[in-house]
Amino acid sequence: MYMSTIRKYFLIIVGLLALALVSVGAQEKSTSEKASEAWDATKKTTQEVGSKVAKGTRQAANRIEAAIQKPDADARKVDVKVNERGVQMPNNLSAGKTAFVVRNTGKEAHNFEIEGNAIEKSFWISLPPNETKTMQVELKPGTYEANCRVQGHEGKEAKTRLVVK
Ligand SMILES: [Cu+2]
Repeated sequence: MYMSTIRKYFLIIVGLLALALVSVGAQEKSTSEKASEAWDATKKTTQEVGSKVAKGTRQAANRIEAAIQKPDADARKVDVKVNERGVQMPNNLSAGKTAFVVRNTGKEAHNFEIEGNAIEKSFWISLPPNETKTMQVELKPGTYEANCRVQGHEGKEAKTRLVVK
């Protein structure tokens, strides 16, 4: 009688220990699953941030190289005016190396951005009134859009559609 009671308690204790071990195991598993989910989320965020940085760097590079001192001798010069009415320039051009000679004829600072056909270029610093800056672009056939790019001017000033053939 006495021995069987001990055996009974022993079995109960062993059973409880086994249950405890199983539950610890389950907890450990769920913790590691959470950790791997967190890691996946971190990786995703890092990739997103990485691509944003890469895009920002690309745009910055375009802007830095946009203003040049002197266009190549074989570049065709195209006069562009920027002012409060928007960008005034030809709507049709033939393909080729082009130097946009951009003059601000307005009363406040303006910029010039040409976008389309894998090109996105603008001046790093906007042009004050009466200033001229030159931007050289290799124009390929396609449709482009030229605008001012100064914050608050978009929508107020006219955009220009440029078709290159
Ligand atoms: Cu403007």
